[in-house]
Amino acid sequence: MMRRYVAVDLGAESGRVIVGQLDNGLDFEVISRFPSRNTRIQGTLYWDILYIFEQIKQGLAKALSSYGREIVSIGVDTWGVDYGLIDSRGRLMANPVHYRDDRTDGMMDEVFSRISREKIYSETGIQFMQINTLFQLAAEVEQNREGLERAERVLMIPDLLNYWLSGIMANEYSIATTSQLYNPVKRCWSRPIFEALKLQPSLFTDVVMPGTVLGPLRPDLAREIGAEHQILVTAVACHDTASAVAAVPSRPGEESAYLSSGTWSLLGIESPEAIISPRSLGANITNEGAADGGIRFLKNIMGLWILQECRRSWEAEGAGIDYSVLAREAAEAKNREYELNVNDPRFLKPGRADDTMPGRILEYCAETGQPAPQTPAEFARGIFRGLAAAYGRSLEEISGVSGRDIHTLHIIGGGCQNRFLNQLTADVAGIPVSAGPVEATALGNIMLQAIASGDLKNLQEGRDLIGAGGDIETFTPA
Ligand code: LFR
Repeated sequence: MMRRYVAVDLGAESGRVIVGQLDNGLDFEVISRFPSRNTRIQGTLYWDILYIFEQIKQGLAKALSSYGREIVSIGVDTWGVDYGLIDSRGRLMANPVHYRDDRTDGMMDEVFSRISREKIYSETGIQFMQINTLFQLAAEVEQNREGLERAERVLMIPDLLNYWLSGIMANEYSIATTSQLYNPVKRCWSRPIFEALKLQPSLFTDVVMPGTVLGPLRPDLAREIGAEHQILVTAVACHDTASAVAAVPSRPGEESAYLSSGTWSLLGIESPEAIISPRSLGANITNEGAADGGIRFLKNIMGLWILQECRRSWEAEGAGIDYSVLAREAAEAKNREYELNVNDPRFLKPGRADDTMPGRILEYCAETGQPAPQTPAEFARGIFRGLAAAYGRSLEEISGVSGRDIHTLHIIGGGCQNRFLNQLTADVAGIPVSAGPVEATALGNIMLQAIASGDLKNLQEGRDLIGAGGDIETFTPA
């Protein structure tokens, strides 16, 4: 009997349920796709987590009706930093708040008044961004103290979904590290940070490593979706970026970097140990947990989010926008000068009717004396140029701080379908770009389940299968 794995991969823009198996390589099929819905209520931006869970149930039910007993396990990976609070009776206390909500405005300074930037970085090795769980919890301390006092547990989004699937509460390593509350050297939650925020350490469980089988599906859920056999819930590399990096088709000993390209651009290298130094702090490079228990030493770059938000605004005005057409037209666009600083904080928050993303770009061009883009393709071109420039700079910083040579860049994830941006990146970085696989995150998720169930020896075996799969294209610098 074929053994198949269900991978639930949730990005900030969309989610998918995928079934994968080891059959002539690492093979998979997309069962369903859905938007990662969020909604603003009384000024707060929430994830619609109940809708998302319903989509997971429907996807799993569909996978079961196609493959029945061949489905052996399910694994969930999601975006980082967000969480739900759980009360003493095991119930979710409120809808999780979106990391782009305004509640973290000013929270970095608030936290730095209690514990220094240097101390936080030496404890966690995590890049400073106001979206981090640390600053979200600091906002709760200020704005929701009673709620936080009643909370028994903090479950990061994939931990929460795993809990709803299995009934087991556990904080998984790769997603735990995104919080900026975890010490990747001592390999435990950071006492000094919990003390500075006056947070109870018991809010988090001991960390479980990627590939840990949590247990079978809850019996009531199994009945509801018509599962007549045991399906195991596996904590994979629960942070989407960690799953994506697991599926980078690199060869052993290769001197390469990866760029996981989607809503965010995550560019970095793999390292067995955290690299925490004044130089890594200066360059604001992060140390997040990897699928093999090591470290992803990377930079978090604003990514295609800016374009996604432009598209949302153009579509609200009635224009239909297709990303692949846009990428092609951007290559030919007339305005060739403007280049966006994609990491400018003004681009972090969602656009609003009276403050759209294209509007912010025009403002930026006016301030920096650059010619204003006119068409969507021109807007896109400046975003792509800005991204490629950020990738080039980040590669230099990462190589400089880690002392590693980097001879190839693997671009993985949805963004690697943008051939114009791939070529631009190769040109700016001066090294070949290898593009693919597109569904790296789901593949990494499946690999961890296959390893946990003994069907795959290790990550390298999975990477070799992906590399041999033939969906990889190379772009050489001009
Ligand atoms: C990518 C990602 C990044 C994280 C950002 C926010 O999907 O997980 O790694 O920094 O989303 O959670």
